[in-house]
Amino acid sequence: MKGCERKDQDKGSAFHFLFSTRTKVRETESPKRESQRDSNNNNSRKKRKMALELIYFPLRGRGEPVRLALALAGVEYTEKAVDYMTMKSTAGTESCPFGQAPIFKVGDFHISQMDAITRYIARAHNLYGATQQDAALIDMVLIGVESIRSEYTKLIYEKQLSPEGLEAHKALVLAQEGLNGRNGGAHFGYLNNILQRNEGGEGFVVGASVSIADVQLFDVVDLHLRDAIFGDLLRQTYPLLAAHHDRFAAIPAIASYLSSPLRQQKVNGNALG
Ligand SMILES: N[C@@H](CCC(=O)N[C@@H](CS)C(=O)NCC(=O)O)C(=O)O
Repeated sequence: MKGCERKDQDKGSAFHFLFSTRTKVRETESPKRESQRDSNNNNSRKKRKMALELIYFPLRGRGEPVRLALALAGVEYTEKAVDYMTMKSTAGTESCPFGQAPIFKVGDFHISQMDAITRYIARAHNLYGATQQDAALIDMVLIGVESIRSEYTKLIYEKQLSPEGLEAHKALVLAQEGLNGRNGGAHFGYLNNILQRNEGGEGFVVGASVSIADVQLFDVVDLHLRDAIFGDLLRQTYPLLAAHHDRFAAIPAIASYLSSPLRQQKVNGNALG
C-alpha cells in the first residue's frame, strides 16, 4: 500500500516518496544478520533484502507512530489490514505474541508492541540518538508519551469522549494544576520541559538529530491538537510542543507522508474523535 525511498542521509531535507498500491519491500538487515554482524564484522558488508509488513487496522491509532518512523527511515514496506479472527486465533503464538496489533513482520520475524517496533526501526535506521544517554532520554520520552496515550485511549474507548471525560482528561494531562498532582506521569508539561531542556526546545526533543522520540511526541500532540480534543488550547498552553509538532510535520519525508493518501483519515477505532 505504501512505499518510500530515501534519497540521502539528511532526514530533514532529502526524503523522497514513491507511492503505489502494493509496494515492493526492502530491508537491509534481519535480526539474524545483526547477530552475524556482531560475531563476524566482515559479514556486515553483505546486505540482504527483507520483506517488511505492517499489520494493523485501517486507522491511525497505534499503527501511526510505526508508519511515521518508517516514513522517516525511508524504507519500503507493505501494509496489511488486520484480520481480527486470525489475530485472535493465533493470539499468544510467535506470529501474534500478545493477540494485538500492530504487528511488524521482518521476513518471517514478527514483532508486536508499538514501541518495540519503533525501537527496532530506530536501531536499524539511526533514529535512536547518538549516545547511550540520548537513547535513555528517548526511552524516557516514549514511556512518558505512552502514559498520556493510555489516558487518551480511556477517554476515547471507555469514556466514549463524553464532555465529563474530556474535562477530566484536560485536568489530568493539560492543566497546570495537574502538573504537581497525582497523574501517573501523564502530563504534557513534562514533555514540554524535556523538550525545553534540549536547546531551548527549538530543535528535536532529544539530542541533535531526529529520533523516534520526535515521532511519538508529534503523534501524541497531533492527536490532542485536533478540535475534538484540545484544539488550540494545547497550542496556547504549550506553544513549544505545538512548534515542535509543526517542525516535525514539515520534515520533507513526513510532509510527503502526511499529505499522501497513505495517511489514514480515521483516527480511532470507533467513530469518536
Ligand atoms: N501495548 C500494545 C497495545 C496494542 C493494542 O492495544 N492494540 C489494539 C489496537 S490499537 C488491539 O489490537 N486491540 C484488540 C484487542 O486487544 O483485542 C502496543 O503498544 O502495541
